[in-house]
Amino acid sequence: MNQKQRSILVELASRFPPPQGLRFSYGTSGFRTDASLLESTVFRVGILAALRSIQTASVIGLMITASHNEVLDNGVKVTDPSGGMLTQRWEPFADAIANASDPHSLIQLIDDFVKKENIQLDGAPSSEVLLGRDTRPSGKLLVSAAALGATSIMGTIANDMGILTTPQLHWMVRSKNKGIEATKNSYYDQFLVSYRLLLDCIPPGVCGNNMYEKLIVDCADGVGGEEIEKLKTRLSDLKIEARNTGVGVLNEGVGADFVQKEKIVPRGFGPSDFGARCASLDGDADRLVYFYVLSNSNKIHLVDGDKILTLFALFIKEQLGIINGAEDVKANNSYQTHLGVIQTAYANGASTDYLKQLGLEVVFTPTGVKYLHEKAAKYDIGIYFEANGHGTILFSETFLGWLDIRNNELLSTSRGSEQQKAALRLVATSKLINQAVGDALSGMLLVEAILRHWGWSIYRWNELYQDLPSRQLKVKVIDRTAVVTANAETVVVKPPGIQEAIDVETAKYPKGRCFVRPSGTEDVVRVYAEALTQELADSLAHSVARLVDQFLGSCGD
Ligand code: NG1
Ligand code: ZN
Repeated sequence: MNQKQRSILVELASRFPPPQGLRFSYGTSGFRTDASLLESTVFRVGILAALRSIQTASVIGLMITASHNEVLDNGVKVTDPSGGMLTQRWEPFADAIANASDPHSLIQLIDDFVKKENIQLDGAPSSEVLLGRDTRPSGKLLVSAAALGATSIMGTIANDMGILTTPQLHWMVRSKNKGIEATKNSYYDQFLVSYRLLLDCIPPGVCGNNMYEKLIVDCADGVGGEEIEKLKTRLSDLKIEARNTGVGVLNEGVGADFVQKEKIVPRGFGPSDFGARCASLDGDADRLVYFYVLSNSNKIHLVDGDKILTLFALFIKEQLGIINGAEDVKANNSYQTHLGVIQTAYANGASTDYLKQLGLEVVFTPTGVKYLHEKAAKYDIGIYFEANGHGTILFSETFLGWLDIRNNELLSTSRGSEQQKAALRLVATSKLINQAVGDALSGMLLVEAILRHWGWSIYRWNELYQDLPSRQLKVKVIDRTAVVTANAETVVVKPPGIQEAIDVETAKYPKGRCFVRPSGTEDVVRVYAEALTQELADSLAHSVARLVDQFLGSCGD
């Protein structure tokens, strides 16, 4: 790095001293903690994003959000050129610079990394970082720190896209790098045109009665509120009633995470919503769950990410079956589509059994979209979802190329046939579902289109299979990194002895399944348990939480 670059970095980095005594880690989904402690980390991640942009000669994204966490937290994560998460290869560098104690050690780390990765700093590069933030009050200050970090690398432009959903930023990065217009308008245009196309391809005879008309959406008092309002004005045949659109406290008693974990109505909902189809987004609108209110109560029935995945898988399987159905097609034009379903250990066991019974290939990864996404990209069509409602469908370029040719052939030979419509439905699905990352808004439109396609109510959808009762708990321990797991987080290998103790406990419960892992976004160890009844799942989770306490030492709360 030349002298001028070095002195710019020293000057700017000294304005953002890191907080003392804290260790930052680029966890499941970037750096996340109390917003007041994040400025120096965000500044440094801005530098990282600029370096990544130079290396890849592409636009890189930087999002300021702490998703479903409480409003006082914030976070920062980086989007790679494809619109996916930052390559895991760069995470150790992210950790190292976030924890550098002073500007000089920071510059030394950058110098070493730039050499190792062969990043051409002195060649007057032209690089660009797109910045976005959710509605958290701390976001504005943090975006400024990120912009300063990015532009501290000479030749880099920081382009502030303002308040947007996490998936919108991912989509914009992907689009910009493909040379496609990357504005909010073009984002909505693409999804709405594809949604309409799916509705136009509904098979004849499917009844479209009033039960599909209204959808009530809990927007978590986050960025989804304003976006849903925009979407509403452009949807003529789906009435959306948006609640929790931003007046209340973000994620407090509202949102997808609350609904999924507590299984009670979010704020603003109650027994009078009995019978309605409801959905819940998280604070940055990358998670989506559905639910309905049980009669005369505040309890809900959750229709989670696993059920959304199942709905998508059934729909895609049906379309592939129709396209490849006819014998003559089989002989000449069929394509052995490799369809895969990707879950984590948090997927309800009943969903996995159901998907396997359908003959689908189901694989597991550790928690975190970066792992699921990577695996899904290996298939012609890879569908991934976390039970908490984060997921999407990835279509390979090879498959889309084949589909395009097939669709054109069918258009000339059998326009309007079910086969041609099935091909068109898959084309539309690939454009409606956000290929960059899980997206609550695009996912919601696809759910709505599929329910209409079959004429299904939320009750019919939910009846596909019955969830096994489950319970999730958090345990605060002295050092969560003392827990080391293997086999997609289903087995604890450290500390020694704990897995054996968990196995003994789990064996006492009919249909019992239980695992523990350190969270990547909170300072806790998570416990997940499933069993035949809710009481048994609760009891298993609590016994294993006590084991975690015994083996790791509790923090007392
Ligand atoms: P951690 O805190 O690592 O469990 C949570 C979610 C992940 C993912 C990330 C990112 C659970 C059990 N974990 O990660 O699935 O969504 O947050 O937001 O839901
Ligand atoms: Zn989120």
